[in-house]
Amino acid sequence: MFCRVIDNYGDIGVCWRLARQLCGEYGQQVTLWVDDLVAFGHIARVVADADEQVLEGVRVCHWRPDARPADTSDIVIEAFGCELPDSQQVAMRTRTTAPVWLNLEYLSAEDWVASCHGLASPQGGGLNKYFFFPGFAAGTGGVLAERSQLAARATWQTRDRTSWLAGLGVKQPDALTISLFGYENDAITRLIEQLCGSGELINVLVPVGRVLPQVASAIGQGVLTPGQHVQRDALNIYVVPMLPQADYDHMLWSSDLNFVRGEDSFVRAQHAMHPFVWHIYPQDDAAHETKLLAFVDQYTLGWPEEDAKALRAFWLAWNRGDLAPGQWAALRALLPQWQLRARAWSAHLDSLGNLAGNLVKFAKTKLK
Ligand code: TRH
Repeated sequence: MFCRVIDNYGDIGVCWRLARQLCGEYGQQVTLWVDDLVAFGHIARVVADADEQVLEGVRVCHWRPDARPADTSDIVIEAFGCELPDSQQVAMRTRTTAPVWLNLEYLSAEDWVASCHGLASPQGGGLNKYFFFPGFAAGTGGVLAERSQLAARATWQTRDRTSWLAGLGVKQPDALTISLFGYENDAITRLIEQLCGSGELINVLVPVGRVLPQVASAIGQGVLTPGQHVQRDALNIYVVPMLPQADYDHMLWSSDLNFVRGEDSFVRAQHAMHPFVWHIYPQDDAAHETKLLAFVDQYTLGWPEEDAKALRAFWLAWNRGDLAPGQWAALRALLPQWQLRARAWSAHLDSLGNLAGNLVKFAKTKLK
């Protein structure tokens, strides 16, 4: 598997999760080539600065500019069109039987995805590159979901939430709890104002990162650092250090509402079976809004029209960086019913099969 980190943690986040699962749950021997061990270190903690190392059974190789990978595996996954190096392509062409070359695409809920999933693009020399599209509908590759994590989620109890939050220093774990992960967003000030103005006892867990400076300025605090707790009226803000991926799931499971972003945390929030707000990765030509709305349409299918409208309005406002007065109150009112619907959505995702399993199944049909 080849992964180039474009920015942030999503590229390696998705690849690391998939690599671990293919190895741990599908018995595959996996080599992960990644060009940025520093970004990787943020989500996996133990990543040595080495050309090669084994992590949780996965052989991890540093894809330096001067590296010449030439793996002769049965399956080669090019993540997010990262372009396989020439040395690797030569190795694939000279193999006696052609390997299965998959381009793992970005996740999207748009209608065209199912019709493009699995299509082959001839690459010469008897090689085909297959487009493997994750998705939310039948006929797509589904989304990542480790069986082990789903099982752990199913047994997560209120007492687990209480002790996990207590471990972070949260003083009132029974209060409405929100996790706030996202990109820089001018709507943060409005959100904090509206949360404070609601008078409700609320915990906000803020992972260190891109939103933190705006949270700090919204509460009139110079800087915020991991481990810090600040109270404003009934609002309690806790700054959380960057957690390993598995522990980040605990944060999502322990919160009543999760603000997430990008691709991987967006999917994890859906498995967490709680309401969530998605800050989609912004694109210059506003193409992301089409993707955002495509997901909203699928996600709210069958919801009462008023509820779907309120969710759509909040998500759009959040992504445009501008919350109108009363929007928090409207979203808050949705939470109890939404909670039940979030469970049903997660069951729908399960019914599609998980991405790693679907990928193995697909590859087996192409292996000659
Ligand atoms: O970090 P992201 O914004 O990632 C990406 C990239 O920008 C990428 O280029 C883009 O293509 C893609 O989004 C759509 O958001 P994402 O995908 O949610 O990845 C964050 C990862 O960080 C995810 O695997 C969860 C992990 N994480 C932790 O492991 N611990 C933490 O404490 C937190 C907050 C996140």
